[in-house]
Amino acid sequence: MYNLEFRRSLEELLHNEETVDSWIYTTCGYCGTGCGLYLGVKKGRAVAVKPNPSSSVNQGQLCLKGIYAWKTLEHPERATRPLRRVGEKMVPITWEEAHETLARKIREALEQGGPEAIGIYHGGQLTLEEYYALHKLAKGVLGTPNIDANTRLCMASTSMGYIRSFGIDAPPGCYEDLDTAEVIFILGANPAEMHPQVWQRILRNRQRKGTKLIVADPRLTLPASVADLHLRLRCGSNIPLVYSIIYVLIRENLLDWGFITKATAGFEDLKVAAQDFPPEVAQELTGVPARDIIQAAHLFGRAATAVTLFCQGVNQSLQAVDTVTLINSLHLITGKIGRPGCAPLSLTGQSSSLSMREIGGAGSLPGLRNPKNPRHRHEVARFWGVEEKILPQHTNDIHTMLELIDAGRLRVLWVIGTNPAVSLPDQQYVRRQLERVFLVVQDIFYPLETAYYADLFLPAAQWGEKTGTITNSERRVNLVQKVTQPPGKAQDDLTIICQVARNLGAGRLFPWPGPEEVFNELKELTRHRPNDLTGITYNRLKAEGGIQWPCPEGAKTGTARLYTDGFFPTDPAVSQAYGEFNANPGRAKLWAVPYHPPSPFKDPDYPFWLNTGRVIEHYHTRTKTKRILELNVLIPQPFVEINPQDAAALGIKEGDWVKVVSRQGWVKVRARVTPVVSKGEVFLPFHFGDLDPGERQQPQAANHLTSRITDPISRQPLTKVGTCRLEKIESGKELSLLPNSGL
Ligand SMILES: Nc1nc2c(c(=O)[nH]1)N[C@H]1C(S)=C(S)[C@@H](COP(=O)(O)OP(=O)(O)OC[C@H]3O[C@@H](n4cnc5c(=O)[nH]c(N)nc54)[C@H](O)[C@@H]3O)O[C@H]1N2
Ligand SMILES: Nc1nc2c(c(=O)[nH]1)N[C@H]1C(S)=C(S)[C@@H](COP(=O)(O)OP(=O)(O)OC[C@H]3O[C@@H](n4cnc5c(=O)[nH]c(N)nc54)[C@H](O)[C@@H]3O)O[C@H]1N2
Ligand code: SF4
Ligand SMILES: [Mo]
Repeated sequence: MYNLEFRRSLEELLHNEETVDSWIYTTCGYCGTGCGLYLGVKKGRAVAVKPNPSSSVNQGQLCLKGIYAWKTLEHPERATRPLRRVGEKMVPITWEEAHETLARKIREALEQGGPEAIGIYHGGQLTLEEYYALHKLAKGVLGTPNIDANTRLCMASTSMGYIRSFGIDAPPGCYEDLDTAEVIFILGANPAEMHPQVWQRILRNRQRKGTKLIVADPRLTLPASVADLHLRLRCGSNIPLVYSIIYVLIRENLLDWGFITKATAGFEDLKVAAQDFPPEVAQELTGVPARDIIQAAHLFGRAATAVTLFCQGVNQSLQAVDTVTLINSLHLITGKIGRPGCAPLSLTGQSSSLSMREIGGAGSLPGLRNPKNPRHRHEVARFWGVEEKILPQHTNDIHTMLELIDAGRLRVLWVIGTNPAVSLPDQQYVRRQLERVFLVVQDIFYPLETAYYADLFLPAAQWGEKTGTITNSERRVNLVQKVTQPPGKAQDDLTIICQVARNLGAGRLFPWPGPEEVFNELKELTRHRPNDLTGITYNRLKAEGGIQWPCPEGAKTGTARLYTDGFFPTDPAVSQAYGEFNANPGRAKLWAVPYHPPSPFKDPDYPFWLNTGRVIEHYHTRTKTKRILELNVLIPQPFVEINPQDAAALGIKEGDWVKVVSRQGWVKVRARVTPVVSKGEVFLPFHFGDLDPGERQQPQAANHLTSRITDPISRQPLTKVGTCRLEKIESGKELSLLPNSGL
């Protein structure tokens, strides 16, 4: 199906090739892979996409989403004018009225409740420049602790894991490492569907030089089905699995003692902790045969080079941060870091989720600074000239903000480029809070699930209609360019944010005529920092096809991989602030993390493990992909994957309507009976919102089922951890439109 669709789009593309006036250099705005492409323009309108053959990332290929990316630009449901709630209705207003209302509401909230009465919650598909402006407004002008991004749901655990092991939040390796690695270990990720061009690269290398592939996923995903070794662990059992691999490596001395001695701290503690996980014990805890665990350790330990790729099967599962630190340790004790073909490389989710982490997502300060470090706070405050504003505590996460709304303390919530009425866990609770607060929604589409609760709606420009930079999974800063005008009165996010700042009397801090001037300001804040951008200009990005940070002023190229000298910027001030003093600055820390076995299976009313995630055809809450016919037709409806044995026991057949019930709520979706999921586990894509968010009759959003449990360190919601039961409610008609996207 994938190839067939790809071919069809190529035909369409070639047809368009003859008709476009010009091709404009840009970068795909969907996933964190960061593929280079050209947008084809005819008479000022985007009409086609083609891959950039000289992009080192995608090497002349694109996936389905990239190919069709231009189709969302002129969709009739693009938001074109600001709207204001009057009773039950949303009525059009001018930008002046919209800005006046927002400024007044912010001022009132400040007067009544102080900075804490205002909250900002934004997405991970804005540009670096937009994040910078927004975080300057929140932290430097409003002084509110309430700013969070959907990176909280996405990469927060990876961020904290990297900080704890290495001192900073920075992916150490690059895609080139996939070309040279002898072994690739994919743990809790499905790149065939979610990072398709990374997957293509793996396949090419495998064909060329027989790269060994180990996949640890509870589901029989496409990567799992073609892997040399599929570690089909039970959901939630990453910790005993990785510990056991470490156990075997230590037992059989498959270690790099030179590296351990020179560059790490904590090996003895890690060794003691790993003793609890001999493969036979891990087999009990994970369901993975002991011999497979041993084989995985042998493959990994005996290879000269190895890369571990991980994503939401780690970040959203039990003990997420602990798992990231163990993955890091796996590479540290074997010396498989800081050299070609070696890295614990997290795949970033959204196109610019790493940009957000550099600027302030999940609580950091620009330049990968840590707000817990007084020197870092001072540096940013001095640069902005707002000494008193930057708060010492970590910013509040979105859950805390919702609790503040519940408590009547947060009065105005400004949501930008994220759709929490679909994507946040425990929807019933979330929607209650969205109803309660004065809600400002800034998005590119209307109608929209979250805008259903809005009091004020601001129409934004999207990818293709604005210029800026986005950073991919391998720290490559890429340029996205404005190719067409936004529809109607829609404005780009940077323009909107700067106007809000001006209306609040802070115009002097937001003097930029355009995004490049913002970039030039923010890059000063990165000078001599680990993500030094001072050597980068927009022109250079275009000419060189993206540059990997750090790239200090004067540097001829970016930096492919970090820690090549075995020095790790572990920062005692930061560790101390977290109560975890690392006595060995400059060394990576090997954490002896605890193991907390999962406990949710005690309740016989909810006998199934609830796993949620994605499919290739849709992106997140589908605001774009449901509007692209070629994609939506492939997966037009939500579904639940059920193992054939469980389905037989419950009398459920393919296509039947099933009620999935958890402690939080229920949904009605179609059954997909498939061995992709193990017995006792079910999987739902989280892409689908409710048909009508106000309607309670047929909820279908997977996040009705998920709970607000979070990782204790990163506060990331564990949306792959839950329990549920299944009830057949009616037989379905034959389903013609449910291809199995996994295999
Ligand atoms: N087509 C498409 N591409 C996307 C996106 C999209 O929505 N659509 N979203 C982008 C974003 S923002 C993100 S964050 C990434 C996400 O990319 P991925 O993380 O690859 O995607 P998911 O489907 O969320 O989860 C991956 C796998 O984790 C497995 N898993 C669940 N629990 C566990 C566990 O306890 N242990 C292990 N080892 N595995 C487990 C699931 O079975 C699933 O197959 O994709 C990006 N790319
Ligand atoms: N159960 C469950 N829940 C999950 C997950 C899961 O695996 N399971 N995954 C989580 C993860 S990893 C993620 S990243 C989140 C994603 O969740 P969301 O952030 O809610 O996902 P999107 O649909 O990408 O939302 C982006 C919104 O921004 C709008 N938009 C797009 N471009 C622009 C722009 O340039 N400007 C503005 N202003 N708006 C724009 C889109 O129309 C859309 O409404 O979901 C999380 N929720
Ligand atoms: S792999 Fe990701 S970045 Fe590349 S074309 Fe597909 S969605 Fe876009
Ligand atoms: Mo994500």
